[in-house]
Amino acid sequence: MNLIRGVMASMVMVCGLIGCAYVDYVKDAAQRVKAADWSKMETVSINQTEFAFSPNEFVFRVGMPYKLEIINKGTTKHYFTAEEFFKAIATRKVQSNTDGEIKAPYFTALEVFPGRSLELYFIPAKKGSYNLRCTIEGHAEKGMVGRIVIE
Ligand SMILES: [Cu+2]
Repeated sequence: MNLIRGVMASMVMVCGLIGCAYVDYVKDAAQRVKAADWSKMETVSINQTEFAFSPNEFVFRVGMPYKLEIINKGTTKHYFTAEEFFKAIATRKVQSNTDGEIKAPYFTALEVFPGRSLELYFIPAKKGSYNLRCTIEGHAEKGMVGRIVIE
């Protein structure tokens, strides 16, 4: 009994520390992905360099299928980190043209190697304005930030 209480207390504590972030993700993502008309998919590109995203502002529409190409044109690796944005979309997959694809209900960040790219297939689900940044030390401070709006 004490063991069970201990485990439950630890879970509550961990939940408090990490904020139980997983509860906020789009719960019917799989249904939204299935229901979308992917022949109407819009392709949008974002370039990463030292030290910027370009463009650094995006507007996506709820319910529309998108492919976001994240292209690292720089000489060092960069991140596409946007926790709140990832919680606001239904993710279909992330694809690499050379290495395969990953299907997962959600992501928090994508790392792109220099000279390479990743493609995020998704459907915006929740309206809002979301922060984008590169979480490699010093990059955001040097200007590697952006904004993603879902309307
Ligand atoms: Cu960076």
